[in-house]
Amino acid sequence: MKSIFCFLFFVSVVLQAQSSSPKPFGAVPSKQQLEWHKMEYYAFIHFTMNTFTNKEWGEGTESTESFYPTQLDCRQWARSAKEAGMNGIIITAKHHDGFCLWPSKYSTHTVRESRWKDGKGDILKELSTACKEFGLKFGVYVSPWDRNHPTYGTEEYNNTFKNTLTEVLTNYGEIFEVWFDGANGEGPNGKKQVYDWSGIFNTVRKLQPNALIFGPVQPDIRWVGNEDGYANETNWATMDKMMTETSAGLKELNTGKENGDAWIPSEVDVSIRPGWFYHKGEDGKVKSLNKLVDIYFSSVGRGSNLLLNVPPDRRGLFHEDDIKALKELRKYLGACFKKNLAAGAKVTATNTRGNSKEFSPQYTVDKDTDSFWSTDDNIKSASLELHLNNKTSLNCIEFQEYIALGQRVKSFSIEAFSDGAWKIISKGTTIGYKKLLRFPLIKTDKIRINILESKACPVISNIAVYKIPELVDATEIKRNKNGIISLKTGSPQTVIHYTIDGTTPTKKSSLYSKPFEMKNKCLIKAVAFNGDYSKSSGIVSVEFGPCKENWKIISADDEHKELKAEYAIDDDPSTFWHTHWNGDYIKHPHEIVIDLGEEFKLSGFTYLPRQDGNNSGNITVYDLYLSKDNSSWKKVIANGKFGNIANNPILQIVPFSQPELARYLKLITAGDANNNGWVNAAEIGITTK
Ligand code: FUL
Repeated sequence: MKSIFCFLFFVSVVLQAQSSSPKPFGAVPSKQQLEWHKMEYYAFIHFTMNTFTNKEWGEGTESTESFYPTQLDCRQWARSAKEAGMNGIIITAKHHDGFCLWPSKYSTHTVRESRWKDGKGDILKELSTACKEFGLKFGVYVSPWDRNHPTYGTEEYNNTFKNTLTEVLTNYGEIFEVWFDGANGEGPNGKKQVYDWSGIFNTVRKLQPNALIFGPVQPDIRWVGNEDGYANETNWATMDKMMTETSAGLKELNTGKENGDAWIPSEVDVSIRPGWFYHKGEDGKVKSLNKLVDIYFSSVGRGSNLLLNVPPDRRGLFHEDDIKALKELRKYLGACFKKNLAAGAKVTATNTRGNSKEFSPQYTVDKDTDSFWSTDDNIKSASLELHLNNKTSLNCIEFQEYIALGQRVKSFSIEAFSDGAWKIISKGTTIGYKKLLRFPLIKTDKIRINILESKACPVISNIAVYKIPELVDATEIKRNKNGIISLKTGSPQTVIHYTIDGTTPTKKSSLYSKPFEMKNKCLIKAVAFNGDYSKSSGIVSVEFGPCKENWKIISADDEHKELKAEYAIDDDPSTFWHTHWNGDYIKHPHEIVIDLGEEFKLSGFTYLPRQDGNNSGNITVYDLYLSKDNSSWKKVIANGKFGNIANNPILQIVPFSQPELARYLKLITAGDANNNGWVNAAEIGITTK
């Protein structure tokens, strides 16, 4: 009798234990981080002196007279962000050039010293008010690196910076995120700053206890390791608490650290245009819908938040093309997630925690993301089966882990029952806050989700299934060294129409059938349609300078035998010239001399660094010379600089102050992205009027 009683007591203890909620596993998010995850998508605004001087990195010496937006309207920014489905705005209150968008008491390089509103304006005030009006959260980017402030590089600057921050964090209401940029170069006196990070963090914590800090040292939110818009498919929200961007490295920033001891999720920052600041020359280069959708699925769809930059132009307005792109994206995403085909599905599981209703698999398809399905503690792989109401076509699945209890899942697969058999339709690694998966359309009424490996019992709060509209592939426009243009898309079913006169291509424009010749400077615009013309891709446009058919390399020092200088003038961005980087390699200056084959009236030159994802050898400092005869040379640009070329290796277009007649071009380098001494070039080109 006694032993039966003991046994029953034991069983009831076990059952009780198993039907209590799973214990948190590993690092878990703070309350503020949980709220932040829910924001998913918000705007970055890069606006400062650079907008007016056509730079990416200002030097801090620009005249405040240059800053003069003629129609600045923060309500237009906020309205556009709201209509785009965004949940907040982070603005560059101060970029590396030190120019303050508010009249800071601690600087003489601010809107107060500009002509805008006779020096009486305050952009932070206008924008924070507009954000309130449109129901958006407000955040600030405040660059620690300051190329203007006279105290930069001395201990005193740490106080200056904290004072500056105090102004920004006290006068503009609630701030959700404070963005400290990792870029740290020299200031006006040639010195780099040693930052008092703990003092800086204390200032933020004291003044805005709910704000999260993005930054290079022990942050609340980490950089994702690139400025291209992509989190890794494997994305842990955990990192080591003591991390810095340098100690972690780009790969770990991108994937997170599986067993990291702190919750430090990634944020994907990317610009809607090639540069972070507005440049008129990039008006035709707003990212296509296809690209923006890819970015969304690779950021929000991989458990990161998406911070999409929209740079106001010189009027002080979001450009019409950017607004159009934002609206198209919003419309597309709206159509994607309008109807959850798993709503009302019946869900079964191979194991349910304590067999309790409290953790029923049914909770994965209710609307509440705070209820979840989980398994017994010792069960680390399990399957869920969704029985849909009808046989239906679908091509996208969304999952969420209940991250308040930590991130657990390491790998999963998805099967659909179709034509009498189970077929694997997708697989992946981590889930985290959210995972979105796209796959080819399949008709089914049964889906099985297999959690293959989990670090602790899985805790899944949400599963949704969608049929998302298919997108027509955008066109890739290429020209080879002989001036032959070719257009293609990833799918043979599409048809491409194009223009060469700058007009918008429609289905009435020339139909592309085979490569064609365009040796001179030209602008090609293309649009692709699906077979029955019911859908079209976004418009893609590419501008080419004169073709490089007759160009020759006269000389290039320390040329690598495989990565030849010839690759810098082959009009193929995927190949590149590189000087030696091992053995007795030579350091700067490196010199490359190019014969353009004939004399041109040049309005500028272009440099494209290597495009293979590695930034080693990207040129940062150079002199440029021109010549008519390859013997007497004119220095056209002295000590030229390419800003932000390590993290954002886009085409650099450098205009000359006046047109120059020349046949020979000589580039002499003096610096590279990582101070290694070697250099690369995917392409060197020219611009003509
Ligand atoms: C980088 C900066 O150097 C760029 O100019 C830009 O602000 C980007 C968001 O971060 O580190």
